[in-house]
Amino acid sequence: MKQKLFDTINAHEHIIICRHERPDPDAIGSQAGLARLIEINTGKKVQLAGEEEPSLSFLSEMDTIDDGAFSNALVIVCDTANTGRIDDERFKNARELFKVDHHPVVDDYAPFAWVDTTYSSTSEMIVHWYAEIASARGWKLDDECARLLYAGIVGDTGRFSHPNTTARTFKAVQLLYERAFDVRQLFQEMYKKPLSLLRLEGEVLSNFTLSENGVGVIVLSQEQLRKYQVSVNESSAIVHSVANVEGIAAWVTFVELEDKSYRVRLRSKGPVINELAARFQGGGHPLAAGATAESDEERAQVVDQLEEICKAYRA
Ligand SMILES: [Mn+2]
Repeated sequence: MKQKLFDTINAHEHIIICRHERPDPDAIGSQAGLARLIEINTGKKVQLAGEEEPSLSFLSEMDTIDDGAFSNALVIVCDTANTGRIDDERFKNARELFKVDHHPVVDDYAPFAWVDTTYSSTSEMIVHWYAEIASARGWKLDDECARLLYAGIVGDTGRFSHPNTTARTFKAVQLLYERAFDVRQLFQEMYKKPLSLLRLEGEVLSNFTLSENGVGVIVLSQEQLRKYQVSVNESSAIVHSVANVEGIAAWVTFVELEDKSYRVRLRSKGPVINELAARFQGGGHPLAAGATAESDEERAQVVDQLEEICKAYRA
C-alpha cells in the first residue's frame, strides 16, 4: 500500500488532502506535511481542505477550494477513521480516494487505504513512508516538512509520554531532527494557554469528581464556556488536566453544546474505552476516544458504563 500511495500520487496532477474535523496537531501536521512533501518534490500544487482552525494556524492555513476541483483530483484523507469526521464532505466527488490513518478502522470509505494502528500518529506514518519509499526515489524532506510532521508526532504521543511512543517513533524523530526547525518555538505555540483557559481549568480542577473505581468526571457547561470565553474546541486543551491525579484509572470530560447535547472526551490509563465511545456515536483509540451524549440521561449512561469498565479492569 505504501508503494501504491507513491504511484497514485505520481499518477495525478491535482491533489487535495483532507483530515478530520476539529483538527489536532497530527491531523494538520500530517495533512500539511504530506502536501509540502509532494509539492517540493513533484512541483504539483497540493490543496489543503477543511475549516481553518485558528489555534493551529501556526502550523498551516487551509486553502479555499472550488467545487469542481474535487472531481478532477486525487483526494488523500489523513488521520480520519470514519466518513462522518472527514472535513470537507466534497471528498465524495474525488476522482480517486486514498486513506492514510493510524486509527482502528471504522469505515472502509476509500478504495485504497494504508491503515496501521501500530504507529503513534499519521505524521509518523508519513515520515516512515518518506524514509522507506519516497527518499529511495530521490525525494527530499525540507525543514518545514520536518516541523509539521514533528508537531503531529509530539501532539499524538503527548510529548513522547503515551504508550504509543516506540523505538520507531524516535527513528522518525531522528530523521526530522536532521533538518533545522525551531523546536522551542513550536512547543511554545503548541502548549500556550490563554489566561481565560487557565482560569477555567482552575474551576474544573476544583469541581471534578473521582470515584472509588478511579473514574474521573468533568462537566463543562455552556455557562462556564461563556464566562471564560473558551470555545468548545479550545476546551480540549484541559482534557489532560486531571491525568496525574493519584488513583485515577480513566476519565471523561463532557462539554455541553448549544443544543444541550455533550461532546464526550474519554481518556484512560489502562481500561479500554473506545468500545464505550463506539456505543455513543464515537470511536478512537483504546486509551483516547471521543463520543456524543445526546442528553443528561446519556451522559449518566456513559459514566455508569465507564464505572463498570474500570471496576472490571481493577478486579
Ligand atoms: Mn492522529
